[in-house]
Amino acid sequence: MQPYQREFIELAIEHKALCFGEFTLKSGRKSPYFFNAGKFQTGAALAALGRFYAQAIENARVDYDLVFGPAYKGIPLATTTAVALADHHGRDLPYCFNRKEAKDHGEGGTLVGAPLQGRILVIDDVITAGTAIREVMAIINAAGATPAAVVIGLDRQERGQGEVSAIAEVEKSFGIPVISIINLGHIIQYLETESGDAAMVAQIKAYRETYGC
Ligand code: OMP
Repeated sequence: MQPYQREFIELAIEHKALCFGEFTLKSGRKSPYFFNAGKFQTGAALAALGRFYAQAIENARVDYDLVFGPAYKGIPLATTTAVALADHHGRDLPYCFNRKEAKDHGEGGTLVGAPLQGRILVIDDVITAGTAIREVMAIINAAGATPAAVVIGLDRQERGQGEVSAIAEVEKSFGIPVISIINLGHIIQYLETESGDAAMVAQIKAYRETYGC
């Protein structure tokens, strides 16, 4: 685990963005942990988050023309990542996000920011079964742009619609890499060394046995 990945886990736990308990996921799965990117609620936390996303992107060496944040949670994530890419990596690139409801007055439409064109780097929170990210790909295709990569905070390493991982399905369907700051393995590794809560680690491992890949 790299230092920035450990710092990301520590920040997520500190802000209760990474929680342990019993949670029902969008897919209906009952999970002993949940990642809620909406819990990074201060300027400093968002700035750190942007640096972690930017670091993961730099490490992956992908080529892209625009940073895209899907509504709603992807919007602040893409914004802070675009700032961190410019401030820390010398990459001043356009960014854009969508609304969930089309605006029928003023400038209208569902897209805000730079024109959605070229190779698109999508910034999102989590992929579990891959439903949400497929909707994003439809937006990119409808605009005539090309997906370049998807970057998420946490790869839950779960099965998608078939037997392989949701991430592998997305990578195969759209021919793009999915980059993550951390995955479930990093969380388990962190908890095993730092938390001393063997029961919680056992629950998470049991969940991974059931839904992991
Ligand atoms: P999929 O559409 O199944 O890939 O689930 C992704 C979405 O689930 C995310 O965009 C979140 O809305 C939500 N989610 C989390 O935010 N954190 C989690 O730890 C798990 C989920 C989830 O419901 O699977």
